[in-house]
Amino acid sequence: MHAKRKLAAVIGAAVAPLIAVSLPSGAASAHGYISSPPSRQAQCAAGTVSCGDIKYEPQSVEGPKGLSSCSAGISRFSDLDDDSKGWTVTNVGSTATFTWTYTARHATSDWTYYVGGQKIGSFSGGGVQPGQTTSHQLNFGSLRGHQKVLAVWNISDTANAFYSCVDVNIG
Ligand SMILES: [Cu+2]
Repeated sequence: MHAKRKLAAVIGAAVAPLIAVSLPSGAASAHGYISSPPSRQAQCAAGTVSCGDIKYEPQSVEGPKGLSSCSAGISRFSDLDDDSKGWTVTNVGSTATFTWTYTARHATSDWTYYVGGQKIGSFSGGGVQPGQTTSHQLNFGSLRGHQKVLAVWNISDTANAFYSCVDVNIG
């Protein structure tokens, strides 16, 4: 009895450090998305629009850098690519503040914004961890009307980026 307990304690002590060491890579399951104006995945999470898996993890639209789709090509998040789902379109002026919310604050290369494949703004992250949220002032220039903004959060210490689409009506 005593010997058995002692053995269990020894095994426990040996395994604990391994678990502690493997935890940081597990943090890759949590990341970020645009919370304001409400992005497509934020609307899924809020139940504004009915969606599949993305409603449980709006922060998880992660893929290689350089993609141009709202879902990062992840098939179980394909709701995000569907322009006909009845997304709430936010009215904005020729400038607007976009805010990222994080569940894991990854060191950042930059946040870059596109409309129709054209880059409309890019903001350096300096290769460091952002704060709890990050806000950017976007300037839409001469763009008007209903536009789909693709926001990309490029991570500096991995090959990946996070993607978030926001529907706006520029007045
Ligand atoms: Cu992450």
